[in-house]
Amino acid sequence: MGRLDSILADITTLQVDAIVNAANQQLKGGGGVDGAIHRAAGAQELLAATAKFGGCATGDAVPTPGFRLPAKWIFHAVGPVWSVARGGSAAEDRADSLLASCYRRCIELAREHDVCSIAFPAISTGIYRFPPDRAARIAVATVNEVLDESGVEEVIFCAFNDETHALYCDLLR
Ligand code: AR6
Repeated sequence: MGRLDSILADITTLQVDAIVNAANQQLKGGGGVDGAIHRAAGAQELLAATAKFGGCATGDAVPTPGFRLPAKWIFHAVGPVWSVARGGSAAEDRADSLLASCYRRCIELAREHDVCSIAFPAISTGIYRFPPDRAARIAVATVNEVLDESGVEEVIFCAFNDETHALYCDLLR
């Protein structure tokens, strides 16, 4: 039975087997947590590693080594852009399921790579503008659904601001 926790931290500093990146479809780096991960891991090596995939679909994730990070792996997940979901409830449902898919895929990658501990940022809630409360509920519910069969012992929801941290703490209580 895996444990779920939330912390307020820079995800690049965490001593876990894998950290998750909130990437884009091109996998060529960017701002937010993606920029921080590229700087800390070593942008040149990381860009060479992600180039092999030629991109990643929204809702999917791909693995690379962690290079200079304490984490052994980086799982690059591509979350949905919320503005696309402003087309009504069907579009919102689609964004919800794409976000859930990011978490599910990362737990699958964790199982495939014998990852015992994994940390997630709040995917899509920065530059991609997904509502943080809605995203936190999806993150916690999806991980809870798939964790048991995965072999993952520890999941950390890594918040980078107080609001997000409070949302996770409420959901995990
Ligand atoms: N550690 C943990 N969380 C962080 C860190 C950090 N060092 N830095 C930011 N966050 P965002 P998105 C939080 O914008 O919305 C990039 O350009 C941040 O506060 O990083 O999925 C990519 O290349 C927020 O809660 O990712 C894509 O183009 C969360 O991480 C696009 O942004 C996600 O914010 C992806 O946008």
